[in-house]
Amino acid sequence: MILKYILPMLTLSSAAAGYSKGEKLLMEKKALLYEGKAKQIYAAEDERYFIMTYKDEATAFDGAKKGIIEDKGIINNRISCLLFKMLEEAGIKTHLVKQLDERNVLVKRMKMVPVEVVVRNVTAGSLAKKLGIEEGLTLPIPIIELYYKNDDLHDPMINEYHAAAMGWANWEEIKEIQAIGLKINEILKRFFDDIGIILVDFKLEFGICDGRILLGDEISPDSCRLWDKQSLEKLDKDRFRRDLGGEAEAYREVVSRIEKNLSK
Ligand code: AIR
Ligand code: ASP
Repeated sequence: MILKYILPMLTLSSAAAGYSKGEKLLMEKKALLYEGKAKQIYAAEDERYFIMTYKDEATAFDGAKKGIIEDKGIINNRISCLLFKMLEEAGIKTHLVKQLDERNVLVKRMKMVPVEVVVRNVTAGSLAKKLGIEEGLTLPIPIIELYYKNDDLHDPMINEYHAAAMGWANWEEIKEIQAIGLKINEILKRFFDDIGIILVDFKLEFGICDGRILLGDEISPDSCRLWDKQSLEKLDKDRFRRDLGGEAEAYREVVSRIEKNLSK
């Protein structure tokens, strides 16, 4: 592996103790700007940044199903920081500045494009349902889908024409977002394969910062379908959505395989 870094897993107190005054200022949360189902976004001291805080709350079916996955916030922050760092090293521009502590990450302030980009390698979930096909069929080429991020409308599927016509991003930006999505898929598919996991599908969100497209939000078992290569066991949020149990263990298994690989 080319990736020899490992972000220190810090608790709030030890993190604060090890930081300079300037760095401590960076970690200070100001106003709560937005509260989502799994994360909060705070203003940071420095106006160029936001602080994103991961919660343990889990929801599915547009919030109709609610629960807690123990330590999910800590695990997802960790996984997402490691994967974003890896993507940055592979040339993908992201919002990541640095992981601050267990649940907090400093990110670049940007204007989010209200479009979810889903990339699929294997049939599952809404695709299998919509097309009336079984789950688990490997696709000959990846499928890329766009959804308008709007809970009240249940995130309807759209295409690039809708996104551009509605002004959510311009045509070139939408095309670039799709191309970046496919590039991320190639990098992540190979990475997960190395740790014995099939990257079935995943969701990305992008933002625009100083006229540039950056990958935002998170990449975690909340936003990906991850199946163990040998057993095909689900290691992602479908355990929660489908009442399979063992979600915390599954998330821990994913973070432990990622950390083991990246520390090699
Ligand atoms: N996803 C979509 N909206 C929210 C999330 N997390 C992710 C799912 C799955 C992929 O997008 O976690 O990995 C496709 O979801 P679906 O439901 O369309 O099959
Ligand atoms: N988190 C979303 C919701 O609450 C979608 C999902 O992951 O199923 O509905």
